[in-house]
Amino acid sequence: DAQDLPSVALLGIPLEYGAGARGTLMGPAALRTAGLPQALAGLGYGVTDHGDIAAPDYALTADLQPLAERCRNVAEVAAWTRVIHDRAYEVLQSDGLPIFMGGDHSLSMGSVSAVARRCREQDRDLVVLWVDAHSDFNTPETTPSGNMHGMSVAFLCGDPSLAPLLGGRSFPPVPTSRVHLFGIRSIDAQEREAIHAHGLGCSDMRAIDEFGVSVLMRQFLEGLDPERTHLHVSLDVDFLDPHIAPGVGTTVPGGATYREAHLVMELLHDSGLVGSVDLVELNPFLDERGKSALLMADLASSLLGRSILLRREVGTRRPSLKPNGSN
Ligand code: 6HN
Ligand code: MN
Ligand code: MN
Ligand code: MN
Repeated sequence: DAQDLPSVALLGIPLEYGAGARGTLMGPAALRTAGLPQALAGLGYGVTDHGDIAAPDYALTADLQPLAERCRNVAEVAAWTRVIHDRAYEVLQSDGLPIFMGGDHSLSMGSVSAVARRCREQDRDLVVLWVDAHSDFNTPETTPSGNMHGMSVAFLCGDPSLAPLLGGRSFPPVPTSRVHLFGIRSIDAQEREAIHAHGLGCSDMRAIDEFGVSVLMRQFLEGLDPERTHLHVSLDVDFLDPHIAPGVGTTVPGGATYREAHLVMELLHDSGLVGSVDLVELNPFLDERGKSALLMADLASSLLGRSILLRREVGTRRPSLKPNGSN
């Protein structure tokens, strides 16, 4: 029922300093050109586009100095993280379901930290679903590249070496037991050890090949408390196979198919638990005739109710997510 739908708040975050390749700063514009605001309005949501965050001034201050050697563009990323956190927190207080349109994946340090802060105030349990080819669990010590988009999950789980990025703002770190990585197929050696040591949930591509996205997604969702959970979905373009989504700087072969990706979004929608979303790493400079932008916009539509491009539902009965079939 359209009248029961929450409003959606779009926030553009034209950030590229966390990535190895330039161009993700054009991501928010491409998502708009692909029709994301109109698609969501077409589903019946009230949509407010809060525009793009303006590039902040930055400086390599003393608190960031220890990070400078191992983290590329740390002054820029820190300045962005702070302004993203502040804007995201404002939007979370005033508007409905936020969609953070990136921008490289380092933006999640700002967006998800604000969501965590808001969840604490509202006494909700934040659960983060990281849909990505990569686990983004490097730290300044372990990073092989220095690219800060590979460190976002470690930051959000409270890695102390990355804490100076927020410049004194505080948020409750996300417990590693409440982070689930999905679609993973490229992990650095030390990152793998850290993921095991910290006990993050992980549905990697090996598991997806064996069991399928549906079984794994249902298992994940069944573990969540429907009364308390705020589910944040952080969707990295490189989750998708490079054939269907070439517009990203960190393509990894063997990604999700068109149908798998839509099914993941549909199952998430059916859960009713999604409270906020990142759409990240879209690089229009590397895209082919907008196909990755169109797919990301359409996956966001699936996540919020129905694909615009793909008319999947023809009235088939779907099995219930709940064991007693009550939904
Ligand atoms: N992303 N693990 C690699 C690194 O440089 O740390 C790749 C990170 C990719 C980050 O795709 O958001
Ligand atoms: Mn990522
Ligand atoms: Mn990635
Ligand atoms: Mn393929």
